[in-house]
Amino acid sequence: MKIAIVCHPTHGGSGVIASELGMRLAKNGHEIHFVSHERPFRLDPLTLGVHYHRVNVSSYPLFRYPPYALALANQLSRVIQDHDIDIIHAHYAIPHSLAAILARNMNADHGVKVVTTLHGTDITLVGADPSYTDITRWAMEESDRVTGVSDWLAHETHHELGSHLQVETIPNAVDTEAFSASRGCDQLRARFAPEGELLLAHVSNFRPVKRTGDVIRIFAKATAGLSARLLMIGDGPDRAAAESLAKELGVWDRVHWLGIIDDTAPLLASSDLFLLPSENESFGLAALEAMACGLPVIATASGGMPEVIVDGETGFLAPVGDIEALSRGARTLLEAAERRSLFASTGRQRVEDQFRWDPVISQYEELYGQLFSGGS
Ligand code: GMT
Repeated sequence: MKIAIVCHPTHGGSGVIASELGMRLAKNGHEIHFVSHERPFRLDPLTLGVHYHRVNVSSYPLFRYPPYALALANQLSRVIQDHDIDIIHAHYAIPHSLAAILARNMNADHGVKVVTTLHGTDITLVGADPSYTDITRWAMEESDRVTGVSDWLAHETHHELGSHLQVETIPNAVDTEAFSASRGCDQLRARFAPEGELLLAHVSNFRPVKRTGDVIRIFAKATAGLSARLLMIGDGPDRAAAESLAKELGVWDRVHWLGIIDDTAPLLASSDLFLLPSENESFGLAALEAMACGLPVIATASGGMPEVIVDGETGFLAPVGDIEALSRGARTLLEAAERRSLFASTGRQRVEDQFRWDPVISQYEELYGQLFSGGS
């Protein structure tokens, strides 16, 4: 099939999933066209069968807010015409799904279908914002198929937008070769844990939903009196506040602020424990990648995370903001190397059993097929 994929190109789970999906579909013989304002960071441009079309957003003095959605729809329309596209797969509702629907309707004679995959904040933050609720609901109604990355997100979509919407769960997956304990390296440990310290890690975009301050609080509490360091991977609006907090709590000299890193696997695989105390995660791809690298995860029992992390087996889950319980879970694992490695191997096994790409690709291919066999 000829599939156009629309996604956020910047660091974030939805762009990662869209890129991995597209490259794997191309390997299965599909012709894949990525359409975005930048090449997605996880997309290998040399993958055979993958094409990238840049969206140009012209800026005019009259446009206080340059209309990206319209430029995207225009570019999608061109790609439909030039490459005879069968399906537009939009990752993230607004504006991607909407632009896809517009492009489909502009080319009604082509019979293009629109699949929307919801990733979380497109419903919980954007869709829940009254400025976008009605148009998000309409985009879901107008999509030919809608998928969500967890059962929780499907349920939440019904709650926010209406139970009439059909949302099929297709979970996220991880590249189990790229994310594996074998990517760990002595040089990284020597650099970040020179005295053989325990190494904790956190990866996010440091937005309020990630509760970056709680990462620092948990680290400070859980490692009091222990020899441990923390890798803060990523960047975003809450970084400055988290840095101040680290100073206030006296852990500043034990935290490495690494900024945005494309390939996080070597750092994860060189660490001992992963922290993700988010307000909400529809899925928690960062936690899944950490589990694949052999890290137990300390996370909040929020959103779809309980579908990924098994409390007491692959990590510990606790209520949002419960620093005491989250720190207790972390401390338990930091102090017990054997239990930590049991959690690590159980986590890795769970990833291999439940979150490999092959079955997920088959689910998407089946869904695409249904669109052209009267099953939509
Ligand atoms: O978490 C973010 O801020 C990024 C966001 C995105 O759209 O890239 O992540 C969402 O999609 C990921 C991939 O499906 C999920 O693993 C994340 O849990 C989800 N984030 C939230 O729900 C906050």
